[in-house]
Parts: sequence; C-alpha cells; structure tokens
Amino acid sequence: MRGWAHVVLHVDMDAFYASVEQARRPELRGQPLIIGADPLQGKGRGVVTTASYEARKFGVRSAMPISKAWQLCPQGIFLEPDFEHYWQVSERIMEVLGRSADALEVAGLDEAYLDVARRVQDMPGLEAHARCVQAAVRDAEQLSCSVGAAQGKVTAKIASDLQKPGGLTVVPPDRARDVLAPLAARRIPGIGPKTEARLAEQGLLTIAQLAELSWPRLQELFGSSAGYFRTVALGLDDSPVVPWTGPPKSVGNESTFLEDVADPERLREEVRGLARHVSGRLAGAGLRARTVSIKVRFEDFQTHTRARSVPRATREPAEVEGIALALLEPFLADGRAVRLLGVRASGLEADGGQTTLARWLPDAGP
Ligand code: TTP
Ligand code: MG
Repeated sequence: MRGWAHVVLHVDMDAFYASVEQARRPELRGQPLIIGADPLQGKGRGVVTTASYEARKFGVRSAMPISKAWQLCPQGIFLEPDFEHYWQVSERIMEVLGRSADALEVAGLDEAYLDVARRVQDMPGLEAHARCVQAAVRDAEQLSCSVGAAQGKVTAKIASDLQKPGGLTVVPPDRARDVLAPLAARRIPGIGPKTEARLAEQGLLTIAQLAELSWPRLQELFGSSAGYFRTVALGLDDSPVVPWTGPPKSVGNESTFLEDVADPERLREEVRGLARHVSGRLAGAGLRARTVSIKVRFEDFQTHTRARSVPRATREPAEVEGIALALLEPFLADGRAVRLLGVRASGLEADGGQTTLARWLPDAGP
C-alpha cells in the first residue's frame, strides 16, 4: 500500500451485548432489545448498557436512565447483561480477528485493531480483506461488525464509527484530513462529553476547527495531549498496532532525581509516592502482587535491588508502601546520595482467578 505508514483496521462490534443476545436467542432478532438495569415497570434507577439498533430507532441510547428507555420504548424487551457470556464471545471473536491479521491489539470487549499491511496490496485488496473479516465474524458468531481502515489506529477507530452498523469506511492517508474535517470534535477518542462542552464554549465544534488552531492555543486546551490532537486533526495519525502479548509480568515505576538526594525523609517520601502509583496501576489492571521490590541507584551508579514477598497477594496501598519503605531503610543508614529510586510489583495474580483475555483490556483514550 504505497503512501500508507501502516495499514490498520479497527473492528467494532455493532450493538455488542444486544447482538450477542439476539444471536443466541433467535426470538429476540429484529426486536427492540435493551440491555441494562431492571426497568422495574419504569421505576428502575439504573442505566441502559446498550440497545439493539431496533431500539435505537426509538431514541434509546447507552448510559441513558433505564426509566427513560422504558418511556421511549414501551414495547422494548429489557434484559440484564450476562457479562460472563459476553466475555466468552469476545474471546472467540478476538481469535477469529487474530487469524485475519499479522498483529492484533485488543482495545475493548468489542473492539480491536488489526495490522494487515502484509496481507493487502492495494485499495481493492484492502476492501476485500475487510469484507472477509466481517464475513468471518458473522460465520463464527452470527454477529455484525463495522470496520474502519486507515494508516493509524485513531483514524481507523473514527472511521469504523462512520457507517454503523455493518459498514466499511476506508480513509486513505491523502484523504484523511478532508474526511475528518467536517466531523464533530467528539469523534476523536479522548474528547468526552466534558471536553466537548468545554470546546463548544469556545465555538470549537468540528475537527477542522481543531486543525486550524495555533500550537500555543492547542497546548492551552489540551496540555500534554496537544500533540496527539493536532496530529489526528491534521489527518496525520499513523499510530501502529501494538500486539497484545499477554498479561504483564510486573508493574513498576521509577524516578530519577534532577539532583541527587541524600535526605532520608525525601527518599522515603519518594518511595511512598512510587508505591502508591504502583498500587493504583495494579487496581486499574485488576491485579494483585505477591512480591514488592525496590531499586536504589546511588550517585556513582551502583545499583541495588531488594525484594520481599507476602503470603497473600496484595495491592493495598498501605501494605505495598510499608514493604517498599522497609526495603529502603537499610540503604538510608550511611547518608549516601541517591540518583534513582524504583518500586516494582511482581508475582502478579488476577482478581478472583480471572485470567481471560478480557481481563487485560487497556485503558481507552490517548
Ligand atoms: P460500544 O461499541 O460503544 O457500543 P455497542 O457495541 O453497543 O454499539 P455500536 O454499534 O454503536 O458500537 O460498546 C460496546 C459494549 O460496551 C456495549 O455493547 C455495551 C458496553 N457499554 C457499556 O456498558 N456502557 C456504555 O456506556 C457503552 C457505550 C457501552
Ligand atoms: Mg460496538
């Protein structure tokens, strides 16, 4: 594919939970199906998780109060989600997708990026391959998906959403800026409702308007993510697929001081902060650790690591912090200046013994 930095497909399942229910229960097909909290005859207090396209015609949407969905679509069929089942179907879909790509990056229960650069030669080949991917998913699970193709993941993701359900949208690099220009700014992953409202206050509604902003203005609006939004808005995104290689073996953070530090209290404080950061990352990934280790590098680059294991895996901030501090203490005795400190958690276990692929989904956004 001449002129393409990468060839990325983004596959996103259509009305995923609802379609899965319709696939396993044929009597639900063609029906307005609403997955979410129990509506309790209109008095339910939860929200809609997703709605079939038949129900969306009535205005039912994800995250809407279930009582509102009940009003909008009284003839709807309401079901509570069966996550266990959706995870299983998701894993099977990812296997199918993996066979259609040289690298697969799972981005959520119902979405993934495929690197297909080595499988397609030209535009017709790309379109044919994408249609084959859709057919393979349909054959395997009786489910429909939408596909976006671009030279980068972000543009591919925006593209997959443009012709739902069942659509295929190819955005070649030389067309990217023009295709994106008229779209609402919120189409860019990372612009949620809050950011959207903040941008709207400044009259910024479209991606074209973001593309025209000066660099200082972008930095004012987006801080350290300014570069990401500029690249995407200009149609220059070429973010590659990063294949999923299994759960992490360890999670750690390090910091190098601007100037070497000998003050024991400052070193303890730094280790506390690193330990809290590591606990937070474990919580985010649904992991616990059996071993906590620290790394200390002195001003002369002499580097030491110390580790301690606990009988029961943990991510309790106080416990991780306590172990890290205890490991640090012997290094503080002679007042040597420290250049770098690190805290790492290993011997990782997933919550509740859950080891499925879906457990390791990365965070969304830039
Ligand atoms: P989405 O891909 O955002 O939505 P969808 O697959 O239901 O519909 P679309 O055809 O527009 O892609 O999310 C995938 C699943 O994630 C969805 O089926 C249910 C779940 N989900 C929530 O639990 N809460 C939410 O707010 C959203 C948007 C989705
Ligand atoms: Mg979806």
